[in-house]
Amino acid sequence: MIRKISLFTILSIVLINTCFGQQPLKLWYDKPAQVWEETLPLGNGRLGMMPDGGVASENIVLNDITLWSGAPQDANNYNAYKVLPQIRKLLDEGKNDEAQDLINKDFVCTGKGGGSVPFGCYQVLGNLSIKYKYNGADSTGSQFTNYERELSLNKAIAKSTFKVNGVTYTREYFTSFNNDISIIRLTADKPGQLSCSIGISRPEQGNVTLSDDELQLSGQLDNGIDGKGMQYLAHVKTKLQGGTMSLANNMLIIKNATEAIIYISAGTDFKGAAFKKNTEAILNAAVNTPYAVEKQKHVSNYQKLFNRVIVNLGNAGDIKETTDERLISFHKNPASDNGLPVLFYQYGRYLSICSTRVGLLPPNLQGLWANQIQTPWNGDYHLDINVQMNHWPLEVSNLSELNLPLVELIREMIPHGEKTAKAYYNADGWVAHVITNPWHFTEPGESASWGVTKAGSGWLCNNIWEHYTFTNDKKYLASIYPILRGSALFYNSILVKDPKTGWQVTSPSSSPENSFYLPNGKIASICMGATIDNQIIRELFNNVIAASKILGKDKAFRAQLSAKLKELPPPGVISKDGRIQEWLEDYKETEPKHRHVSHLYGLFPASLITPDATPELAEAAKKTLDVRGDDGPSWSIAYKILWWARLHDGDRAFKLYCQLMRPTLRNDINYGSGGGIYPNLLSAGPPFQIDGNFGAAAGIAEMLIQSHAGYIELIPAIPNEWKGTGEVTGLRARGNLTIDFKWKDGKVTDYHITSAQPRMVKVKINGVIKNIMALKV
Ligand code: FUC
Repeated sequence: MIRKISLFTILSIVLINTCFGQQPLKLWYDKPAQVWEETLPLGNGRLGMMPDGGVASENIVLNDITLWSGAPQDANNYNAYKVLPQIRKLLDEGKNDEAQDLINKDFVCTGKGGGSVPFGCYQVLGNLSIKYKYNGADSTGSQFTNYERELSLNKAIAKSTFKVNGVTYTREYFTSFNNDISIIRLTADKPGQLSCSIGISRPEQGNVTLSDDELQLSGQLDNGIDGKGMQYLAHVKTKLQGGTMSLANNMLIIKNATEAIIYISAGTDFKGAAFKKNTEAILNAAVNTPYAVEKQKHVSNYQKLFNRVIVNLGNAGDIKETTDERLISFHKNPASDNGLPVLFYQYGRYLSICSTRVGLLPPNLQGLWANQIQTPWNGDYHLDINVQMNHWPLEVSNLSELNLPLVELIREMIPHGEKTAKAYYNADGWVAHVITNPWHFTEPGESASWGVTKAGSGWLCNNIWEHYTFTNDKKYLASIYPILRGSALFYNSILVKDPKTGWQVTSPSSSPENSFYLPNGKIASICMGATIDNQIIRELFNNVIAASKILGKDKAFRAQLSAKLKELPPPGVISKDGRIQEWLEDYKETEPKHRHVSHLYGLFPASLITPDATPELAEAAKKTLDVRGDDGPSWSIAYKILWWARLHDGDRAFKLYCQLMRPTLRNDINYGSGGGIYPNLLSAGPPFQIDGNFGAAAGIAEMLIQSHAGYIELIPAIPNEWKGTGEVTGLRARGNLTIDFKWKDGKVTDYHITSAQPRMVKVKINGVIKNIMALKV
């Protein structure tokens, strides 16, 4: 099949926008947000903004992805390795509980580790508050009409409009992808009708000052050492049409204007001592750029990423319903609205583009958006699923470069991870355990029950390897090879022989955050060779062997790993009741419905278990998921979408997707069941945790295309509801390939694959595998 991409793509876009009646991708509401979980997230990869759209008064939560308390610390216990032989001996003897006690005593991080400073916390930058005054009978704006509030995913612009005293007010908000600044434009459609006062504040460590014609918020966060942690500064300045601006009581007072543009330029000294100068320079540049030009450049820069992918699943639903109502309707009747999954998928792409940027930090537990000082779980980077999941939609969704901030964070972690490897295991290479932060924490966490899982670094290697498999970029591979090698070196040097099976395993080990009953009835988390460790090590060794061959280096190490591979446990051991065992021993788990299902790592993100190559393990994976149940925090439900997609059960994957789309406003901290979606379509663990958005976006993509099993498969797990007609352009497959395709009645009717270099690729179309020529664009 050889066709020209350019014509196909153009036709597709035209068709999608006409025949399929593509809706504008927007979230919209008919009232202001009452709670933060109703506000709409804007971001340019660094600065974030969440306006509530209030009429009488408005709060806009401000963020900067780099604003962290804490500081680099060394919480390694450099004597820990001395107790390692004793821990291992106890485990060999089946005394896991005693081994766990010893770990709690001598094998966790020193001091507070991950609990508080100096580990630190991702924090809100500040709150911009605007109090409006209306001319006429209704001076507070309590009688507003015609209210609409929206977020356009097509343009990355939020808007609110309403009428008070016969005047239509419009507000536009964007965090600019042109000048690196947040902008709000307030307008009245009648001259001189705009009056408001603007203040900025922060719950702590925030000084507000007036300087010339601007407001400033500045401060220094606690580093846990001498109090002199990260510094930040935010400028607020306005530009008016008509009216006057004065300063009083730490506020900007605007009277009788027709238009007011508010600029918020903010920055921190994270890796940049010149932040004061820079924020000022950015402010001046933005103020001197005409609004229309700034907006147009913002949109066009954003669209360079966003417009790479179009998805249409037909049966587009009722866009006349507000998004919160639409979510409720979808949850009641998922077959009625294929437009919502499209919106949700594209929202995932939008959130990725907005919450990270090449050269900065990866999205944290809340992406870029936090409204508190003490963000849940410090808003950190959890390494036992969460930060990895945040990156799963990127490659397939044609946003490959947004993986690079994670790659760089990992690269910077290595020197610290090498110290941790020595301190606890007297081992070569590097390791990271369960949590990290911008300060490169790699130590075990404070408690054996969760903190000693050491799969974190190996799991990160999966993400950075997948960036290679999708891009085929050898230069990149050469640059990450030392990271992969260092991780393999670590695992290779800590493996020990399990006396029962003879396999080479990790000891101590644990399966993320889960525990089990020992034969004596006691509960433990610590074991030897948890399945996730075995799978991660197998996958990593395979990848390092492949990388060293591609790069033509490291023959001796490659041989060592190849030999070791033969002694590793298989990718899964099937239990008596037909499930994949979570641990080497068939322990009874304390929580059969536990949110983590870490022993299915081999099914996704790894490709060690596939229905074709390992049918028995695939069946056992199904049984594992059935017993575990479909509920959990949002990230757990999202993960289950991905597993069922890999098991080629589109209907079950869709059922999980519908489960995730359960409307909620809960924001208590939840470890069990009950994940869902807030009115602003952000995912609730609860509380708000962005991994559910990203995991589900990856899940939707995985239902439409897969490329991990040696060939590209189109609509491998399409649910009944989406079979009718559908069309996709711009999704990516491993091997640096871009794919456009269409289907009807569950059968692919047209497809096109483009490659940077013309070459043969293997595809599975409507159940038949064939080789086709992929052409250059
Ligand atoms: C892991 C999960 C929790 C939560 C936390 C941030 O510990 O088990 O559910 O998502 O990360």
